[in-house]
Amino acid sequence: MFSAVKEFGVTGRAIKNGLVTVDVIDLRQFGQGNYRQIDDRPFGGGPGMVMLAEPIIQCVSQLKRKYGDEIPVMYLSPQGRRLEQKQINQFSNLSHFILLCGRYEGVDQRALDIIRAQEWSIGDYVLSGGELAAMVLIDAVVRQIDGVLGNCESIHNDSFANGLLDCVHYTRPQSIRGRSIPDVLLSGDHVSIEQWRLKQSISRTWERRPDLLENAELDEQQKQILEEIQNEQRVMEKP
Ligand code: 4GY
Repeated sequence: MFSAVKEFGVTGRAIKNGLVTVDVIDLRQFGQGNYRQIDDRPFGGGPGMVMLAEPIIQCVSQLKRKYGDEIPVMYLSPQGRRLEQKQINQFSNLSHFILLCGRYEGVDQRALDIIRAQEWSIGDYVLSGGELAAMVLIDAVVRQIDGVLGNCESIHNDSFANGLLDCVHYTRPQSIRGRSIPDVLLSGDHVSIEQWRLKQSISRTWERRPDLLENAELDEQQKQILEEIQNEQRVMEKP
């Protein structure tokens, strides 16, 4: 599964350039008995299987011997704390971390306690396994590492970093089925274009995600633009 991040796109290139490593470990290596078992039936009954504690504890112990006792372990599950860009940026400053991917009904709680796993969620929906969530985290973290994004890519990435949604984008042709693009984008006036984009960005955030604006640290220019937008809206609402 992990070839998606290891071989393709921004993350694939970062790995090829030696800026980051992603090692995938098959827990089966630490499985029990001839069948290399890593799951068993749940105490208390019910459907599905639960991942055994011992293979996970042994695997994490091996990694702690290699990378040090302090290496963070993150378990991806819907019960975890919601991941946000802020956390992603913090993770990108760590030298190493372990992502534990669950399957079936999840992991024996004692394993999570013993390995002192942090529990993180990528959103309020249920996946069949932790791997896709882990890849979401990896992708988001890797693109924050210095040198991973090229100059062109990184400018664009500013959007969420400032707590605002991205502005609209247009490319050629200039007209599609009678729909043109805002004149300012053709003006060649880069200061006006930047102002227009910022206003776009703020008004979209105000319309679609007002919750983001409550936490965003806006500078004076941004605050002024937000007031402008709110006033314009009040005028529109007048009967
Ligand atoms: N949502 N955020 C998520 C998830 C799958 C059974 C425990 C999520 O992070 N992970 O849905 N994970 C389950 C599958 C074991 C993880």
